[in-house]
Amino acid sequence: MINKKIEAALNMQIAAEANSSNLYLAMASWADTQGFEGVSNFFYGQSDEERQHMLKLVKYVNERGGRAHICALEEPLKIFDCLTHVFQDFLDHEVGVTRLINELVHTCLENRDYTTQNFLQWYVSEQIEEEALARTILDKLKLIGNDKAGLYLFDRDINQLTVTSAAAPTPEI
Ligand code: OFO
Repeated sequence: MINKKIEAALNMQIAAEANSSNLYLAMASWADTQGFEGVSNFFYGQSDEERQHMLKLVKYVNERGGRAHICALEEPLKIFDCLTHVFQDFLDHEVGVTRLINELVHTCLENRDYTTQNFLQWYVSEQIEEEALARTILDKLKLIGNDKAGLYLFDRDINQLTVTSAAAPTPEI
């Protein structure tokens, strides 16, 4: 049975994942209206992923005898103006989520909930990957600057971009 403090902390994370999904949906929709089809697909995908992160938490809380709380979503208030700013927001947002996950792990350890702490390791790894991906994309955009041809190619190729973080397990040979 999950302790009430952990249940409340996980419910806050459920809300955070749902709001991440909503923010990335807003980014996808903005990119759609600007003719950046690749970027738009990238963020629709990120939005779906965040929803999966939320669902994983919902199921975990319920499985452990708690009750997942499904709350209202925040309206993303960001005004998007250019790709570099959107991807800077993406990186800043992921850094913020990493902080939340670390806080959550800390709360689990303080409350000796090693099961939830173990469950959360998946999120710890996921954050490393997402931050690395956001940084890689942002570096590319900074190189491209305002070059229209460069932005065209960036948009065409963004969905091919994958990042294997240094923290990923070494593949077996
Ligand atoms: Fe939910 O994975 Fe990042 O934010």
